[in-house]
Amino acid sequence: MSAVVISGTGLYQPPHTITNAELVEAFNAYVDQHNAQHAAEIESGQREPLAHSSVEFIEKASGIKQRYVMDKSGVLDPHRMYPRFTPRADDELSMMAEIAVDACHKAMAAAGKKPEDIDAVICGASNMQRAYPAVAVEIQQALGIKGFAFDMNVACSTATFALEQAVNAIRCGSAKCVLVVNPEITSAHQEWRDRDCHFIFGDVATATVVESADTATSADQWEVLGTKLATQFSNNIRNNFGFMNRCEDTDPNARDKTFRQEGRKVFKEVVPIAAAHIEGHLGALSLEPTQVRRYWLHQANQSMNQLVVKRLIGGEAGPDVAPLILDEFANTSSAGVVIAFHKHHTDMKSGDVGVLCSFGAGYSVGSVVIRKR
Ligand code: CO8
Repeated sequence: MSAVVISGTGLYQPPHTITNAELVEAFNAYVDQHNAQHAAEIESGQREPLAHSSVEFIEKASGIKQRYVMDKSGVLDPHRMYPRFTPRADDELSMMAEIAVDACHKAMAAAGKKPEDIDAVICGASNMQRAYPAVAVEIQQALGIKGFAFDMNVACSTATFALEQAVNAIRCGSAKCVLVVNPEITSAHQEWRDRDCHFIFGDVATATVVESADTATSADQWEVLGTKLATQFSNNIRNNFGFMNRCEDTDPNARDKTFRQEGRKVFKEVVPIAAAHIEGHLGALSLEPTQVRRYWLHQANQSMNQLVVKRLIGGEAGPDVAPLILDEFANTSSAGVVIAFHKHHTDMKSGDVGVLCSFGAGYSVGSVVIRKR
């Protein structure tokens, strides 16, 4: 059986950035306005006042310094606190497909692929713009690709789960070359009014070309040595938005219809799961964690990544071993591992082994072990 390789990646970066200082200023203005509006209830003890956020907390707790977003003005408007998007007609390219297509063009150029070389598109994200038709099929048409396309969602682990589907499709012969694309418009399902999580997410799109080594012509090829996926149910990261909301006669704007989490619990529970998962996967491939040149980990929290690597290699690891991109991009859900790889791999040498590993809602964890050809 021919080897399967990753032969190119692409990155779409939204036009606007929001720094922590800008974010906190808008959030604190919202809090002041909210507390003034409910002053009587707060005074009588019927309601708790909202508390200010702070740049220092955000940077210390997460490592995030800024995020990219599709719309800035709506998010920073204390009377709104979520993006403002212009609706598009059904015959216009949807926003999610548009940013995906941009990332795909870049990945295809990096891999030296034309639309006719690709026979499958997998679009994975932690939320889809609509129920159907699949966004993947819209992307497929916009790129002029034949074959098949489908959407999938495993929250932050969608990219690694999609990469396994791509690798298996190629190994089984149902495709020769697969485009995996992860357009994440997290700003639309982030709760910008909740101090515990208002700083966490950013928007982005990534794309990855996966193909049989037989057809690969790129100068930058990474053989997939193995993929491993695991899930374990948890309510600690949850969003109840869904197509049955209206039938339940619940408020579509209620707090549970956007992202929420028990961040501390997630941190504590997911670190050991991710470290054990990677160790087990490497062991099955007869590799020791110390033989891995680079870990491109899920980009949710700086300390979380440091702890995962510490458990694996038994000591501190700097950005050369586990690069961080969350300071610039924040948590971009499934796209984070691909951005980390995209930005931090050109210095690696033939034979170097690296691990992409995502972890997040579900819980879900996925690892892809690759070796530079
Ligand atoms: N400013 C100032 N103080 C604050 C703030 C703030 N913004 N927020 C909380 N505090 C206070 C708290 O009130 C608390 O005060 P006290 O001690 O008096 O109670 C104190 O700071 C500490 O709060 P926490 O315990 O919550 O702080 P942590 O140190 O745990 O840090 C983090 C919070 C950063 C959220 C951290 O727990 C974390 O990163 N956890 C891991 C999260 C994670 O990995 N989640 C994965 C989610 S992503 C995913 O799976 C994809 C989902 C789909 C994408 C959705 C897109 C929208």
